[in-house]
Amino acid sequence: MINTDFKKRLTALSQRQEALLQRPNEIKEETNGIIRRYVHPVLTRHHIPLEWRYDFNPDTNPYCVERIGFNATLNSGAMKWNGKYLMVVRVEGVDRKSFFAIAESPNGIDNFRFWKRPLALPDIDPDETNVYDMRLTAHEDGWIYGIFCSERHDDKASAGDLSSAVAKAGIVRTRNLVDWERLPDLMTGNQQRNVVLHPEFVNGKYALYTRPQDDFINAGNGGGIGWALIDDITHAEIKEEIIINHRHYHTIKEVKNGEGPHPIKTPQGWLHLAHGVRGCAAGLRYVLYLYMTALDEPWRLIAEPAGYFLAPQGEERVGDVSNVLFSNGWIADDDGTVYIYYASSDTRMHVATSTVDRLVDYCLHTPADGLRSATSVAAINELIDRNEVFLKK
Ligand code: M1P
Repeated sequence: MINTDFKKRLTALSQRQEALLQRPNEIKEETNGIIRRYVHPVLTRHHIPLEWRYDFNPDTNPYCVERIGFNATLNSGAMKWNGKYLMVVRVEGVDRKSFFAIAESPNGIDNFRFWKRPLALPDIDPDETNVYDMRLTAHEDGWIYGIFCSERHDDKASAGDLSSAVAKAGIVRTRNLVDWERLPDLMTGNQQRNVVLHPEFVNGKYALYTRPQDDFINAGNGGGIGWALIDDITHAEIKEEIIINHRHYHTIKEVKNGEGPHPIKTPQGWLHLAHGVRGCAAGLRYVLYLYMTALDEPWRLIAEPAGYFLAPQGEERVGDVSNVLFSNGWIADDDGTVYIYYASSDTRMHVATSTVDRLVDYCLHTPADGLRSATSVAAINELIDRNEVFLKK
């Protein structure tokens, strides 16, 4: 290929990408009044800067081919920063390694652009093989914390087993999202994923939402989303853990569940976003649900609507790991808008919007799961009865 062709190809690639980056997003038809979905994903692997992928030198890349390939942009932490909507994106390469990179948007729903370089977090342990799913918390102590899954090979696995892994919670903190300090991993007796730092001190201590699990995949005896108080975040250790959001038979979270981003503080209580997992013939199905806990006791459940409020739909259903919605980032804006960032099928990022009031209303006034078909029918009949009285007025 001669140089002019090289230049042409690069220009075409760059124009195509620019069009994608600048594409306005549009609200999809309103469905249930609780959230609004958007037509386009907010971030895909095609948003990844060309400088990360192509060697721009025609001498060393004569065919102008991609030198480093990317597979997915998924499970992203989120926060508002200097007036911009930021995601700490889990970027996964074709080599299956994940890492973090920040993408920012002026309005939270489109025009997301990656910062110049991915985050190079302090590399403290050669056995740490993969890092992913960071939850961001701007804590009242003044630091911004990121807690993520730090994964390594399970050296206790039988010889030849190169799949068994160990999940730990890695902890970093920053004041500017550029310089990151790595703290020791969370010390705990079991494996942990989906660990999230509560934004306020509770009884003078740091508080973590946890997800104890028997092994890398299975929650097993870990009954659900846990809660633990931590004396010293610079040497975080779980000494006592209680389950605050339980799994139940024949629900959307019978196999496992996990806290999403940290909860939003509202006058009526802490508003939580979580994922629930159930098994079916097609494999595991991941959906998103909400619950609320008491303001003064963030571990005490006060409301949980039955079932999910967001489940995979249309193209969201298909991807690397199909039938999955996962969220570890949302932003509650000053005007009460909530931007819920969720990944579909471990492949791409989307946004859904709502408001704090709407989500709280949904939590407080939607029937809870009675755990049986008969109670579901009773809830429908109760609504019909109330509507009949209303219609007669
Ligand atoms: O593949 C779906 C998700 O599986 C795991 O989530 P969890 O252990 O909470 O069920 C994680 O690997 C997550 O990253 C992934 O999206």
